[in-house]
Amino acid sequence: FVKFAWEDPLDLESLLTEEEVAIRPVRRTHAFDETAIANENLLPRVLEGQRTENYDHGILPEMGALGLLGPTIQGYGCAGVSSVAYGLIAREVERVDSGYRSTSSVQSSLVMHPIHEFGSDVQKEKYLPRLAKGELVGCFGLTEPNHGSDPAGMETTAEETDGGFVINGAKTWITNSPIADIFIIWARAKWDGKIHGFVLEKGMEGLSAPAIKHKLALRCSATGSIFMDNVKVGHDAILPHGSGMGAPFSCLNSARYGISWGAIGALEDSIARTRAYALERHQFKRPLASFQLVQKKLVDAHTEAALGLQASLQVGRLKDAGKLAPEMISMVKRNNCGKALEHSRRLLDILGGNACSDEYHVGRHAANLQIVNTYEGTYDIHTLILGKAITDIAAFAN
Ligand code: TGC
Ligand code: FAD
Repeated sequence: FVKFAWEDPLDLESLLTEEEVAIRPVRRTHAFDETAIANENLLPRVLEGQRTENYDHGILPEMGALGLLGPTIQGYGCAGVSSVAYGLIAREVERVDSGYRSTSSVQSSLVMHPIHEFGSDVQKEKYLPRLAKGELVGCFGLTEPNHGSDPAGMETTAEETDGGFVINGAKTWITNSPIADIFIIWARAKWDGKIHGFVLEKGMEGLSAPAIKHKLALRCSATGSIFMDNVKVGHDAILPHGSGMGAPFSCLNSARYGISWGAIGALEDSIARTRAYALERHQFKRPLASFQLVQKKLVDAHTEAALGLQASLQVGRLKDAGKLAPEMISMVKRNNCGKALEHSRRLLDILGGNACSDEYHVGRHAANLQIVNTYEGTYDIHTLILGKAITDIAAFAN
């Protein structure tokens, strides 16, 4: 037998390629590894970001310099690594904060991916290298005030005119919108009734993106609305190689997959922190870690984290092998986010009154995970997607 290593209980490390270990911004998975790039660069900023709700403009360029943006894309200055490597990046970043992962995964999966997948060569050359460096920030506008879980009902329209298109509508709860240079906007075309994607640029007449402030979660990432009042764009603004709901959903596949890793990163950090606290803190003349009820909370969380990572690893391998069904992603997004939320809340008990302090970090993770469990398809929507796959009956449809 080998000795059980609580930091990597099912030896995930042994299942990674050399390249995956190399790109991961930490040498070995350990929440308190001081050499971890995420811990060195992001952790010192997190309390300031949490308290002030100010987005730190240095973060995306720093991630870009490390090759962490659009990492699965080949060319355009991107790293061209595996989906598992992408998941590992999300996990390490979200160990620090779900908001930092949000900012970067929107850039990679919801902005660079659709340009790479559905854009023209000109659009790819124009935007991808600068997005990869973090010089440009992007956002993805699908959700609307009246359409969240049912984006196909969207009211945003695109009308063709002589010189291009006119876009009208509103999007809400959009990560990065207040700081974005480019906006991937999904709109229903008046000419064919289908959903099409458009690339809008900051400063266009009729386009505004006010911030949504005083959030209870994801305070380290910028969130806002997008208002489009007769925004005129040229013919070159449409993403020419994708239409229908399948186009935005393909972006969601990539982002949801990354989130399945990221949510477990936040749970792992919660485990490491509460474990350390339980060993240090004494009550009844014994460390908290010696009480069976405390151990059970740690063991339950630790087991779900380990199993969740194995499942995401398998989905990542199948994705890269071209053997992916989108429902596999729903399974790991739903389960990992749900487990991370449930167990981060239970772990908070171990901190006692200190759960109330942001300096203990776990409360911030739990608050963030409530929303991570909601965006990119709520827990219940993924239940229905899987229910449809199992029974062949769509419970969400009319
Ligand atoms: P349905 O009729 O089933 O499908 C419509 C068309 O889309 C295709 N499709 C997919 N294609 C690729 N991948 C997938 N996962 C797909 N799911 C569906 C499907 O084949 C069909 O194509 P076609 O050619 O036959 O037309 O879909 P529906 O309109 O009834 O939708 C139902 C449902 C529940 C699946 C869907 O609406 C849904 O997933 N709702 C959740 C919405 C959501 O996830 N929004 C996310 C917004 S972005 C965000 O939250 C970013 S947060 C980022 C951060 O900060 O990290
Ligand atoms: P609703 O759709 O109104 O759902 C409310 C409740 O009803 C949920 O519990 C849901 O599960 C349930 N429900 C809905 N339909 C059914 C049904 N058929 N059966 C059973 N239950 C149902 N969107 C973007 O496009 N881009 C972004 O970058 C983005 N970033 C976000 C960042 C943050 C911080 C937040 C909070 C949200 C973000 N979103 C973004 C929006 C997010 O995707 C939506 O909030 C999410 O899809 C849920 O939509 P909704 O809020 O309209 O809730």
